[in-house]
Amino acid sequence: MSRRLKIGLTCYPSVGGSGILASALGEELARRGHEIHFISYERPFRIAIDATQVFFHPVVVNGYDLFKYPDYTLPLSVKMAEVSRDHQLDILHVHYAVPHATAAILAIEMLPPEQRPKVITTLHGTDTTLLGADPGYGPAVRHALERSDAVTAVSRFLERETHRVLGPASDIEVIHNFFSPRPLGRPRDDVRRELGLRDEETLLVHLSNLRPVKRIDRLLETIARLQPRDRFKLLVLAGGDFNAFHDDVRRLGIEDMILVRQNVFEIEDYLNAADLGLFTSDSESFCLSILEAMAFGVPSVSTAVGGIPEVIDHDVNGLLVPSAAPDDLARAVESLVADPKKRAALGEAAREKARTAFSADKIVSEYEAFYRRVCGK
Ligand code: GMT
Repeated sequence: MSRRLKIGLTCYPSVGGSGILASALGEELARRGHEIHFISYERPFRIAIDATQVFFHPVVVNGYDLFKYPDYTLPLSVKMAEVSRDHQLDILHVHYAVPHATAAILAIEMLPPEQRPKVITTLHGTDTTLLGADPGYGPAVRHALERSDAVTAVSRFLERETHRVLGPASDIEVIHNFFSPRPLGRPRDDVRRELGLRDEETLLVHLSNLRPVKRIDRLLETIARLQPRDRFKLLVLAGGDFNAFHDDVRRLGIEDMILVRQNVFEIEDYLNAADLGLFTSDSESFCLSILEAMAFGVPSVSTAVGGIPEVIDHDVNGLLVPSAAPDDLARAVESLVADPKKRAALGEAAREKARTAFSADKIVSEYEAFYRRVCGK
């Protein structure tokens, strides 16, 4: 058996694709016998309390009066150095470059050469597309990537975009996201009953943090254009505050069509109750939410942006709408509702792609092989 690795993982512990991915990766690696040390300001929310071989090291941020803005990067780097030394880590794997990669580089420099783990940075999207392009952050992101022992990106789109925005300095390995659903807690019918759905109603689902890039305005405009209106409901599994959108919902007169559940942990039960996903982002490096729906045989209608075409194959396991116009998105949804056989076929193909291309088995093995290559350098 190959040697077990000791891996430090750093991510944002809040609701967000990068944190979800890093948490799942940590759990899967621990299941394969590796020793996992999460280093973050809070325990990542999806980590099971009883997960063995998984340790959590909190970063304490003190609010010194002198600082107008609390600093996280320095205490994070100190904790990374401490955990690397005390547990003889082989790898520090940071998810989302800002500020995690910078903190990791600093941590390494605090350690004597023989105690330095390899630093791997995984780019998730806005760390390149938003912050990488910001003159106030870009040079720091580029520096951290150049100093990392290895860099990965969650899609080919993000690899290209990183080279375009930050230059060709770092080699980037593309390792797509994965999703392994947890067991269902409730049957589909129970969940649909909780949501007050009639049998003939189609349940659309949208999961996101509701940030501007997700274009919730476009999502709601699309819902308002669906016909006949009384045949559809949209369930928003909101990882952000939906209150800001209630005015739009009222203005569009779609109060009866919108169901919101805030910060839900048991997404599996809701995904299993859904018929179609609807995603209207302006940009997306991968869109883990689309994959989460696919794993339940739920195909999505989506804008054709960023890395989404690497996840959805148009007309095979979902529908892509290049124009991104609410009318066109609504017609695409209606076309699948009018053709249940096609919807079911796309759903089955979606489930199959989630199972084969984006399974934990496949992707975690890719990370493991990559770790061993980087450690062997
Ligand atoms: O979606 C977000 O804005 C949050 C962000 C994150 O860091 O969690 O998501 C990014 O990472 C996800 C996991 O790799 C990707 O699935 C999302 O597409 C990506 N978001 C963007 O690129 C806007």
